[in-house]
Amino acid sequence: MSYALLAPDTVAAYIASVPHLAALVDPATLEVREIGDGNLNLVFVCRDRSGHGVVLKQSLPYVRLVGESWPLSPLRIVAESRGYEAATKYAAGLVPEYFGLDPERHVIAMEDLSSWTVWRTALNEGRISPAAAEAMGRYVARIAFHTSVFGLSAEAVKQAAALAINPELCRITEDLVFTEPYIDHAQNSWHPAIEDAVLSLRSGGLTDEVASLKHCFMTTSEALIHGDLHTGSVMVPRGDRVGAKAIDIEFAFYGPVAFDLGALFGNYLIAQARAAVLDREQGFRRWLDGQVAETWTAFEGELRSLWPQRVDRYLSDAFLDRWLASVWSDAVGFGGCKAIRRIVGLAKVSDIETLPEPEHVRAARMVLESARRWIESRGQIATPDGLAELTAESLAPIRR
Ligand code: SR1
Ligand code: MG
Repeated sequence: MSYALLAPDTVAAYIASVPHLAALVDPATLEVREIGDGNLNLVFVCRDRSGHGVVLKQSLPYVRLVGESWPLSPLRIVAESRGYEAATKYAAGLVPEYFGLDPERHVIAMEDLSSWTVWRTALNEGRISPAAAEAMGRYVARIAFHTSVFGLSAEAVKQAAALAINPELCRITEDLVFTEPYIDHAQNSWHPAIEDAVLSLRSGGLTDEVASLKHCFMTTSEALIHGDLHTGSVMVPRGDRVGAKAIDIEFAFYGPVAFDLGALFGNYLIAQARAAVLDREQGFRRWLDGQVAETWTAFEGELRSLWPQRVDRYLSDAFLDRWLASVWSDAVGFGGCKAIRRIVGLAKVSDIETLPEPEHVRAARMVLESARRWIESRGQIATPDGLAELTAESLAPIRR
């Protein structure tokens, strides 16, 4: 599978050769910057002299974070294009405008959001992003409804699920999120001062709980999910605008809806730990403490408002209540796993990695403690308020 990788000095010629892209920006006056700071891909921001822009994303044939020693099929860009197509149809405005896939060069094109910020960056800086958590709750709900048996026929769902298989990327999640943090593995690493907290994750029955969550991830095939919806996969506006847009959908497949919510929850927790050890101002901390509730309330509200449109009328209102309750508890468990992997496993996060050493250690301990309790208590904590209380307890010893 050989194909030419793009570089800043070849992008203009590439755009000139693709008519629908050349209609968006003027290739003759293009300025191109490679801004990929993720773990997998090349990302080019392209702006012409009159201010028009487009972003190109090209999948590399290997894991960028590790290098060519870890080959990875560039066909993941097809999964990403499927995610953008679904979101464009069912969650318009909650992803960047999507301009299509080049399956030969493994490139997708989308709206230039360079006046926006990666949400993780904004959180790291202590900036409030109004209605971002709400937007992501609605995003998850709308895609969940419209790609599952709630919004489609049973036959259509099976066909869509078959088309959306993404085993190589699912394997990364199975290994990095659910397995490696709980065993001795060369890809793990942590600060020596938290060794006791890391090793304690591997005793006392937590690994059995994680195994249940891993099994849920591997066998639940209910809707097209984003698959990697952490705060680095969300863009937030600057200035007076509000809301958020999801990006980086290459992990998309038919999986458990709770996994996307859990990814958000777990990364809110990491941001809370950072804010606590940096002693950020109260307004920001209080807002951060409410992000799980904001996402969940938006998710539940959107699902309930779409419910009267469900295709299968035998799915009752009582069933919806039960389904939401099980999505909630799974999301809390997944959130714990997603937080732990960022402290112990491969692919760390800047929230923690950019902290000075004493704060790094305190925040990492807080995340591990809270995440463990999330996983263990997920069946007993029925509401976002209950979860917020549990989180506050884990945070309290390091709050001044
Ligand atoms: C080997 S890829 C590491 C991580 O990057 C992506 O953002 C996913 O979270 C994946 O687990
Ligand atoms: Mg990503």
